[in-house]
Parts: sequence; C-alpha cells; structure tokens
Amino acid sequence: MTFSLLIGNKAYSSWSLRPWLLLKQFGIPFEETLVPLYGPESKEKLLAFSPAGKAPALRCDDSLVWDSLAIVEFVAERYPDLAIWPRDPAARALARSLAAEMHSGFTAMRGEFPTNFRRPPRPVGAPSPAAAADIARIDAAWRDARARFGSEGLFLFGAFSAADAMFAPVVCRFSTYVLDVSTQAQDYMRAIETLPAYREWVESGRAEPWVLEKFEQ
Ligand SMILES: N[C@@H](CCC(=O)N[C@@H](CS)C(=O)NCC(=O)O)C(=O)O
Repeated sequence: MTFSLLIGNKAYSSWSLRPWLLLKQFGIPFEETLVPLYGPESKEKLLAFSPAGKAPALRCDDSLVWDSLAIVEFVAERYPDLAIWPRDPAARALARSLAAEMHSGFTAMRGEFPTNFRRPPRPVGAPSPAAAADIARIDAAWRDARARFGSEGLFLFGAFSAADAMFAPVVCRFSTYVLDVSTQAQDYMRAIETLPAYREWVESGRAEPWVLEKFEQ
C-alpha cells in the first residue's frame, strides 16, 4: 500500500496540513506532491491529480480520495490497528462530531483570520461578533473534549487523534492573530505547536518562496 498525498503551499494550505499531520503522527509512510496554489498553472496541476482540482487529495493503489475529512476516514479504514479515531465509542462519537463541525463551519472566523503558517504572531484587531462566537465555540468544544476524554494525554481525546489533525490549522489561526482564548485552550495549542511534525510543516512553509497577498494581513 503506497500513499501519495497532494498538498498545497505549506505556508497557507490549512486543509492540506490535516492529512499530512495525521500521516506523520501515525508514522504512516507517504510521498508528497506539492502544487503551489493560485498560480497560472496551479489548476491544471491540481486537476491532473484529482478531478476536484483542490488540495489535499490522496492516491493509494487504485483509489483516489479527496477532501481532508474523506482522506482522514480513508486512512483510518486502511489502518484499523491504529487509534486514528478514539477507541471508546462515546469519545469517537464526539471526535467525529467535532471533526465534522470544524470541517463544515466556523466560516466567519476562517474568513477573518486566514491561515498563514509563517506570519509572526501579531493581533489584527477584534473579531466580528460572528467570528468571536466561532472562537468561543471552538474554545468550549476543546475544553469539553479535554475534560471528558483527555485526561490520558495532552490532546482532545488524550492521545493524538484525527480530531486533532482536523483542528491543527485553527491552532495556527488562534496563535497567529493572538486571539483571546482560555488557558486550557492555550495549553492545547502548545501541545499541537510543539509536535515535531507540526514544526516541520511550519519550517517548510517559512522556506517557501511563494507569497499570496490574499492570505497576508
Ligand atoms: N473541503 C476541502 C477544501 C479543499 C480546498 O479548498 N483546498 C484549497 C487549498 S487550502 C485549494 O486547493 N485551493 C486551490 C483552488 O481552489 O484552486 C478539503 O477539506 O479538502
């Protein structure tokens, strides 16, 4: 089984970080293909890999899967011996709900605070009421998961799981724009930010030559 993962710029592609971090954290070998996004030839290159024309996408033998959440599920299915989702059914139900909530929501926060892994931390002003509500909801969700299922480790469900991979880009947004979150959320953010694989992603993003103005604030 050989995994080949399509990703976008490490400086900006929040969706790409999710499966990349998951594979790294679980020690699953993969090859990566990076397509710099929003350039003259980007779409053609993305479409050559996946009909959705977006990163991330994953090829494995005869299968092609795209969209970060679908990729996470595919990897979990291929590696049933790894606790990619928490083993406990109640924890797993919450982990899947949070991953889906993250995947489909928080659009105000996302729009106001674009992911930029190489931007030095600096505030940009107060969030709108809608973005502030998104931030408060994420903070509460993290605290709830940690309080109910996180006692055995530093992550949402104790050990690192798919739920953490889904939220990792938000950690970057919260840090980069110095958003106001609880001390429990800050502790959780530190756990993500000190992961060697997360550091590797950030360092690679810093070294990239491409600058996309729409993600620079
Ligand atoms: N919901 C998708 C979103 C994928 C997505 O929007 N990817 C962006 C990069 S972060 C992309 O490929 N943009 C390039 C384009 O649309 O041309 C996922 O979770 O994978």
